[in-house]
Amino acid sequence: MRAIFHVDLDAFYSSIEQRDRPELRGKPVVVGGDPDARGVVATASYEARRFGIQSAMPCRTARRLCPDAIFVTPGFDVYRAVSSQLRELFRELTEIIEPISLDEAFLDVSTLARDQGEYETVARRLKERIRDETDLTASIGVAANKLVAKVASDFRKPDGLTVVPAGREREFLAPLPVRRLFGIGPRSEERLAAAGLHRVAQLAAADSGWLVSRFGQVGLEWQRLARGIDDRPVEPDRELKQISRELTFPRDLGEREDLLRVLSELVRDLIPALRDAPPGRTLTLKMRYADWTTVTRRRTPGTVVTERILAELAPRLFGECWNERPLRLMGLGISNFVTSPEGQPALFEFGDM
Ligand code: TTP
Ligand code: MG
Repeated sequence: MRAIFHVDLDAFYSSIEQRDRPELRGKPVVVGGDPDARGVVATASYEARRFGIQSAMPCRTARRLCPDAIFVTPGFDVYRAVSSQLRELFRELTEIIEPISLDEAFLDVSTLARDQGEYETVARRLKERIRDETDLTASIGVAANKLVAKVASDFRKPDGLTVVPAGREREFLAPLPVRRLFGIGPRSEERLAAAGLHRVAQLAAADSGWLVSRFGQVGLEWQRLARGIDDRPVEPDRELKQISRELTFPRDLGEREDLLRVLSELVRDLIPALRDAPPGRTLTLKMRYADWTTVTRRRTPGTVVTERILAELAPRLFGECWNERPLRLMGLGISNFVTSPEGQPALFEFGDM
């Protein structure tokens, strides 16, 4: 069973502007182009949305809807910096991150929890981490697939958290209009409406033969979405940043012997991947304590990490930084790959695991 988070920050650009310029807080703020020069709205604060202002609308229209709106030009450098901060926070949880835009990403967190109920806690924690580190609010949807996670993150915006338990996908989507299905655009929506299908429930229950005769094979794809079925994987950025293995224990482990045993299993699991990847120079040990505090410790031994170095260095790093409290997870990763044929190390730095 997969577990996917869809994380989406609330009114991203305008929340950052309101954060950084206190005089804008509580006010209708429109981030975008110049209302006198055919600019369009990138986003609007929730105060401005109450007047009907939306993304992609001409700024001139926005000003007509709300003459008191304050127009702000976007500061992309800050938005990008926040986006990388978010990425680091996501990486505290998983390496399987598919960014959709600066403020939106899918995370595959399938290996993270011991039972389904725990994912809600993990998501709540991530929201807190985001608030603490960036002073911004995020909405998170949690589900067994991307489609449902995406709809769920939008369900109680802003500052929302919606968990759709496995098996309840179809029921959750049923009352929504078909355009809310990620994969059904405005044109498809029109075609469905012309056939009398407005709500997801209608599409889910339609006769499949009739759907094919009316729309062709795509009708069946739409119906799968309407039934909450979606196998698309979370696809991380292509660039290989790290090879890693990690393990969440069935129960917390506090004995050194047990932890060293787990560590040697991780080493053993990592070796085949090590053979397939380019040589890496940095070894990272990750430990998550029972209270979810997460510690990473990395070492760059001055030569590439060979199997032998891996086997020696992993327990040494562990000995140096474990504080004897019980752990719930341990992970090992190799990064900082030597990429050029001359054996020059890569020029970029790698973040946390
Ligand atoms: P969204 O996540 O779609 O919007 P949002 O974060 O402003 O609001 P919310 O998620 O709470 O509904 O887009 C993220 C940012 O991308 C947004 O702040 C501005 C930018 N953007 C545009 O520049 N043009 C657009 O048409 C859209 C939709 C977004
Ligand atoms: Mg957003």
